[in-house]
Amino acid sequence: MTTMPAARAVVEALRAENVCVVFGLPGGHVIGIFDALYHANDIALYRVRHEHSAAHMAFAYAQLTGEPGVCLVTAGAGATNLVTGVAEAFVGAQPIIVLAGRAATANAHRGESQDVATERLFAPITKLATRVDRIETLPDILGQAFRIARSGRPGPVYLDLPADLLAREIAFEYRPSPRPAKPRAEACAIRQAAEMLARAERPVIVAGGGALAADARTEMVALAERLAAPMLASLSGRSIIDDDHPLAAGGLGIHGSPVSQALLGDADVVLNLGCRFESMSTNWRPEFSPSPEAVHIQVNIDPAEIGRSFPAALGLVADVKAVAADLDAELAGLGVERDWRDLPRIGAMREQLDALEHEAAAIEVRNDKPLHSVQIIRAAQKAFGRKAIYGVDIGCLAEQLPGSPAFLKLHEPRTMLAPSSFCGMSDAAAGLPVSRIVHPDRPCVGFVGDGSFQMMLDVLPVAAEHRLGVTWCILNDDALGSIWDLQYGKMQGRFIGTEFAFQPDFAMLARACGCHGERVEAPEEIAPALRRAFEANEAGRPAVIDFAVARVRAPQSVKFFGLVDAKF
Ligand SMILES: Cc1ncc(C[n+]2csc(CCOP(=O)(O)OP(=O)(O)O)c2C)c(N)n1
Ligand SMILES: [Mg+2]
Repeated sequence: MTTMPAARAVVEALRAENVCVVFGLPGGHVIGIFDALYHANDIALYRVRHEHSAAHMAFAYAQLTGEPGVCLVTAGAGATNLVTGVAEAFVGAQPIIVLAGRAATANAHRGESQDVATERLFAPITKLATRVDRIETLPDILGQAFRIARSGRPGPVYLDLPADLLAREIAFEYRPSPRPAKPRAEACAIRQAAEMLARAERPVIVAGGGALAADARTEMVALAERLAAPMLASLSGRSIIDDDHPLAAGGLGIHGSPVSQALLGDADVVLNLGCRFESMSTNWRPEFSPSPEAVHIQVNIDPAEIGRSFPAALGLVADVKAVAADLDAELAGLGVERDWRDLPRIGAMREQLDALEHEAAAIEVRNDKPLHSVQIIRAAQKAFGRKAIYGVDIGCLAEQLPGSPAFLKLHEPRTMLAPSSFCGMSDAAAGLPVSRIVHPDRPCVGFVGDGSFQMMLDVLPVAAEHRLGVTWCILNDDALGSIWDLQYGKMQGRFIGTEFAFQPDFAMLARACGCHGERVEAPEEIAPALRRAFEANEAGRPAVIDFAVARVRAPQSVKFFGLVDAKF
């Protein structure tokens, strides 16, 4: 068995887990780990300018790959700067491994610099948070960290690594955990669910982040076609469905449309594949939720989710992909094979969805100033194409509009960076450059509000330094528009803290950070500016386009929050 300094063992473990990318920023406490990285040519370090971006980037890495994103930071403030992104990953069930320095155990409780009980700070937002006090157990704990982050409902794991212990020699033997077999549902439960579905007259399938995590597209689509069931998806599950599929029927809640909302409310059987039906999806309001009379079949890898938001007639604690495959086979055995192409219900749904598409297309050709955000979203899809990775950040313009398939079409799984229901501003936008690390040959464009963009300015030089050619489209309404909306709709227009009387020159700021930068105010400039950004990206230069947009709102979100109707 080899012996080595514990700091090097950390890097050897990363290598054994096939980690090839680390996001972080050094400090004295972790200098030994960085030194070990210096010698590891197969692991790329993306050094951020503010640790909070390291967590957002690790989150993006996990969203795009399904594999843990790794953060490496120093003790104290290095670690505490990660809190928001780690919380996002915890709520969004994304695997992240945080390796943080910690004050020397020899000086514990003696007022050493950068020392607070970080393992306790991270406990409620991780699956495991611990200080590694017995350094000989380090290889074992690292193995557990990866296993726990990946298994069941994925999520973040946090390890505090005390500086004095990292310098010690330890015996290193590391066996990466085998991937556990995915749990299937019992045959009798599959039978029961299949019988419920076979009796359904108006079935609907709802996919959540759990369907994406299980990589369940093929099985889910086969099942939907057999049942002639429209497929809906929450924001976290969005890219599991090809929005061009005739059974793709839209999103939920603020990411939905009147069509998807009606389908959900009208369904007699709702097959829920890994969706939590949380606040942005349903707000637990009747008009955005399954009907209380509907039979709710809920499939989730996490037993705590079953019946949490809505009572489940049948709960299956199992892998979504396995259940979808088993249900399809069982239904075939029952002789269920519906001709969805000729079904009047599906025909009517398609007509309504086409009407929405025409409405969006009509907005695209408007000639107004300020611009309409939908114009930009649609033009960006034309400029960046079907292969692109799309990012949507928080807000009524950058998230609620492109979060809905009525306005942004996705075609392949894991092609969207989106916030979880933790809804942290700037999370998705800060993670955007990671797209070019994971997919160097795919374009990437994201939509971000002016408020959220100002929370991630530190990412611009990181993207420029590493030549990560992505484009941020700022949908700039000079406001924290979502909250401005609430003040407009609920506080009789008493606006406080939501309007920006001064804004930085974002285009100039972008250029100062090594990116291409432009301000666009006229409709005829949208497409040329996007083309220039695309070209800059292809040449390895990130781009920022600051679009001056109107404070117009997605109709679904006006209704969702019960606001005064805004005019389009
Ligand atoms: C870190 C954080 N702070 C505050 C909020 C509350 N919040 C939600 S949306 C929003 C406004 C976002 O403004 P902007 O990015 O400009 O997008 P817009 O709503 O104007 O489209 C705020 C303050 C949040 N979700 N996250
Ligand atoms: Mg705004």
